[in-house]
Amino acid sequence: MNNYNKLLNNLERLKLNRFKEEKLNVSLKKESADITLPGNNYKKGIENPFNKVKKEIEDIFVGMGYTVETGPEIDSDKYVFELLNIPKDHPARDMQDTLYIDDTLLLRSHTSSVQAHIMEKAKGKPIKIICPGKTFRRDDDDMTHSHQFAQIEGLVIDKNINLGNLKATLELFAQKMFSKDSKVRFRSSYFPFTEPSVEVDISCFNCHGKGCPTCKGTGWIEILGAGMVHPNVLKMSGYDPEIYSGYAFGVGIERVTMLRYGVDDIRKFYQSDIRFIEEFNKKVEE
Ligand code: 2U9
Repeated sequence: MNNYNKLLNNLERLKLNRFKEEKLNVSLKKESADITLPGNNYKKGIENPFNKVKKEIEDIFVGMGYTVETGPEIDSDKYVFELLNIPKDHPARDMQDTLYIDDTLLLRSHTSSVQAHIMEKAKGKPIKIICPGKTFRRDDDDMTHSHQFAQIEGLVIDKNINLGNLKATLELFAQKMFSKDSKVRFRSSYFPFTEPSVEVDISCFNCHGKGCPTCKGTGWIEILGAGMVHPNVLKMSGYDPEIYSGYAFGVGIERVTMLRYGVDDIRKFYQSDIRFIEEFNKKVEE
């Protein structure tokens, strides 16, 4: 190649390089990011208060040596009613005997059916369980009633279990859940699966007994149902009531959440209205 051609060649390369450089500058300008700009502001969510309270209740009982058990939401008449001392024509069925899938399968009206399954499987051995889960009943929904709600029920079966054990357990639960100085009181009641049966009130954590709107001026708040497991229930699942005894209790998770967070309407848990959850976001930000 003579000198003239070499010069031409170099000129071509220089032009090409300049062209490449310009192209790079254009794309760098287009793709550049201003790192001093403020970032996108994503809203941080919080856990739904219902789930928070459910976990808190579970933790309290796990801390007392209970295990957490779950079972089917659709179950047979045998586990929802029969094994719980609620035979076919029992009046207690009127309140719950409703959401049937076919002649024997129904949406469970309480989580007691899970306990009936566990008793059957335990084959006469001691039991210490809590059963959280959804329950379904025909109901006219209002501020305090919902056709779907969630329960946590507990069951302890062993030798020498008595009503005093039940009271001490529920008092410790109330103290951990509501207030260090919580007291519980039992009022006599009726459930087909327990005898004796009691309604359980806790002393008002808001006014400590003086009387306020939270406790409707009484100093007490009704919160749980409980009792000693009925001898028929023990017998039907293979426990000798002369040797074994047990206590059981049930609490509505929404009810506890409503009390803890001052929610006035149970339907808010089921209406999927984002403004309800955002109220709790606000409380965290405040
Ligand atoms: C077995 C034996 C006994 C569970 C119990 C209650 C009392 C009770 C209600 C409170 C509020 C349900 O959510 S609520 O409406 N529960 O009053 N539940 S004793 O008794 C059992 C369960 C299983 C085998």
